[in-house]
Amino acid sequence: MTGETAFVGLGCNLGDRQDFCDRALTLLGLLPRSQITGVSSYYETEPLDPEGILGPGWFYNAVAQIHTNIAPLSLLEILQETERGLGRDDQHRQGPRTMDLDLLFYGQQIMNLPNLTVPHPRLHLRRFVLTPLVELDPDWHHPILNTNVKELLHGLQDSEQIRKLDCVPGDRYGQHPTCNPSSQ
Ligand code: A4P
Ligand code: MG
Repeated sequence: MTGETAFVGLGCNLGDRQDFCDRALTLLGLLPRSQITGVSSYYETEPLDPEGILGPGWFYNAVAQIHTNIAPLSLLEILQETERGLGRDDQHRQGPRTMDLDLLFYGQQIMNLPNLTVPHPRLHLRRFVLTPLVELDPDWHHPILNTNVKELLHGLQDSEQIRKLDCVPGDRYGQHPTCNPSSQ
């Protein structure tokens, strides 16, 4: 089968966070020449915000694994279009956001373009990215750091708080309407 495995990070800290994540997954499921092959749990995460610009709201974060035949730059464009479709404020992109979609990995490709860096340059520092990645594929290899995501997570020395949520990802109006935080 041709194509690549891509991992897309979802992040929302504004509005109905579960609903925005569910809607983002629905839209990712409609990507042409692509198929979602895995979705992590949702995690509620403390904002990592050294510059104090993201607002007080905790994030919902998750990662989707996608098998895709869309080229990386086109995929980035579609992700940005999807963010806009979900109400991301282009005037204040760095502030609180209804949806941030980051291309974390695109197969084992390494890219350093003006508007696209892959693997995402900060993913290895972030518990809110590594935890859902490990849930999906602990052995996934980081082509620059030359180790897997499980080892990267174990090596983290931060104190970022993150809680796995009970809700079923993508189950917007389904049988599990509530979403109760539970300690990991
Ligand atoms: N860009 C380059 N490479 C990529 C890539 N691999 N994926 C460029 C996506 N975009 C990429 O992104 C800024 C620019 O990055 C874009 O123009 C794109 O061409 P943006 O989405 O407009 O803004 P941003 O997301 O605020 O910036 P950035 O630098 O991606 O922020 P981060 O590093 O993603 O951090 N804390 C918690 N708990 N949970 C979060 O989700 N997110 C952030 C955002 C900070 N703290 C957080 C969370
Ligand atoms: Mg982003």
